[in-house]
Amino acid sequence: TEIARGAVHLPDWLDAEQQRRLLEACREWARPPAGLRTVRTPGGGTMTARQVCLGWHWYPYAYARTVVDGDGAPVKSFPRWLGDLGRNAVVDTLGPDAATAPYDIALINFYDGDARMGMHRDSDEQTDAPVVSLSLGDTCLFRFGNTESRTRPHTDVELRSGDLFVFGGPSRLAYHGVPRVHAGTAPPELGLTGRLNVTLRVSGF
Ligand code: MD5
Ligand code: FE
Repeated sequence: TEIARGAVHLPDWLDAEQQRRLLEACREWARPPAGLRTVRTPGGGTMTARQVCLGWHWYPYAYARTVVDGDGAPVKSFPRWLGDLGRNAVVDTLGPDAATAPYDIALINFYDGDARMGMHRDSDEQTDAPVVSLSLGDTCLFRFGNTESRTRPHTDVELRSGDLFVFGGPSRLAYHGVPRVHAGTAPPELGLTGRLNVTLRVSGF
């Protein structure tokens, strides 16, 4: 479903086995060094979703090669299979002509029952390549806004375990957020409490 120009939601893109394998990989990446961390914003806020990065380390509001706002370790490498998954995601949503430079950043957000993400834009990358988003675990309410401001109009979409969402073209710089996570809605066989989101990006660095 095209939610807006360039913003395509493809439910159930990952089957149960692919979800299980991606979750297992995320659990490995979450381990130290350069593992899961709590992100603090310059204004003194704390993000409620905890995060781990691959390829490049994101911190508010730039990228680095080490965990400058955590244990200082070199960021974990971005595996080739994850780049292939990103490429396939773009082809399946936007078509073969939308293919981009290779994906080289993954930001993985772990949401527990109370975690949220406020309305924001992702503008720290230096390309307009689409952002690929993969959801695992609990269903969330995802809010897709507009490119002008954090306020209305917006479109609310439920994202479920296995769903793919690609944000390209004019949607790449739209405001968006996760106003809530529906605790206890994950597929029981996945064995995940909470929600996990993997985004793949092209740095342009
Ligand atoms: C999430 N993550 O569900 C979301 C999915 C983040 C973040 O927002 O920054 O880690 S990615 C949603 C996204 C990315 C780029 C553009 C747009 C949405 N958009 O135009 O709506 O944890
Ligand atoms: Fe974002």
